Amino acid sequence: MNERLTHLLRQAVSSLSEAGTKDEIHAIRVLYLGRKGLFASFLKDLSSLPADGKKAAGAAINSVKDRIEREIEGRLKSIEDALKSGRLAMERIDVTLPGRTQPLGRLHPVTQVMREVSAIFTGLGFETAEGPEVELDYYNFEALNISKDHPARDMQDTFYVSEEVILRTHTSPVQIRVMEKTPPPIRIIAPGTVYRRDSDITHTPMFHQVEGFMVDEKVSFADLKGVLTIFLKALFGGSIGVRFRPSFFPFTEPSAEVDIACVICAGLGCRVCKGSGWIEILGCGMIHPEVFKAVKYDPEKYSGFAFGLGIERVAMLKFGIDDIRLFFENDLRFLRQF
Ligand code: 2NM
Repeated sequence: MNERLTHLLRQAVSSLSEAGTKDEIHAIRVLYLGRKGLFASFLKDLSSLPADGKKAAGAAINSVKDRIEREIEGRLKSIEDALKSGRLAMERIDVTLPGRTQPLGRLHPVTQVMREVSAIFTGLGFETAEGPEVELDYYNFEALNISKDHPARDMQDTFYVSEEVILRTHTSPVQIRVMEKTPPPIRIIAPGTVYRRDSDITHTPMFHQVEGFMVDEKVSFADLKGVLTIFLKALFGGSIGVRFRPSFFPFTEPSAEVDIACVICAGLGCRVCKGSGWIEILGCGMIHPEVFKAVKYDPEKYSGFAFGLGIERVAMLKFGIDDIRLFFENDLRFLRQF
């Protein structure tokens, strides 16, 4: 009996040491300790023993049973430990690895210049206004004294939605809308997107403008010159040369165009300024009495100046860019430079 028990123990320990999974160990437990297992047959044999031998044999069987039970528990624990350390190794985090950097965006150069221009006028007491990009013919042309046969109304320049509805060709309609509902004194700038049927290295069908105006009693051309000179010196530097030339717009009288000394060649003459030493930068003038009549301002009581400039053009000069189309290609190699 004892020999058989010892043999059984050795067998159990040996097969346990070969078992690699919990399932295999479970099978071993069933084989030895199960209800129909090998120990059960030992216990059956017990009944045929004489009474005095029963006690000792029972104790021996139980001791081996306990031993196998402990071996099984020990083996299960070591498999559990191996699984756990495997999981921990898999989940290991190397805290010394460098972090993943989030690519950092920046403002589009057109947005940068638009904000810079707006900030200068805000500092001079101007407020900002916005209006629709899909605009009525009335606000874009009619109220601005642009007659039905004016060249700017040509199909060449304007995107038509219908007879009366267009894409705005400038932000002046915003100013008309503001004047309609706000009495003087008033100082407004209107930054925004505008549309014209034009496309080459200095024109895109969509571009950006900042226009502005100021109306009060006794606003003069000297105010216009003062404000716009201060603006251009804030934008291009205090030593930039500025000159006013007579010009024509239907919505201003008198009208002028403003040049700055060429930022590329400092006035010596180059390709950008076409050898003249000067670069046209904005249009301006004293608001036409017909415009005042359209918004029900009394032209006998009030006067005002207005101006407009293209943002892409300013950005090209400030950053030395020679093709306007680069702004709208969304090439990060270009955009990252500003
Ligand atoms: C320009 C040039 C001259 C202008 C006029 C007005 C308004 F609505 F007040 F009449 N807004 N902007 C104006 C005047 C715009 O852009 C080259």
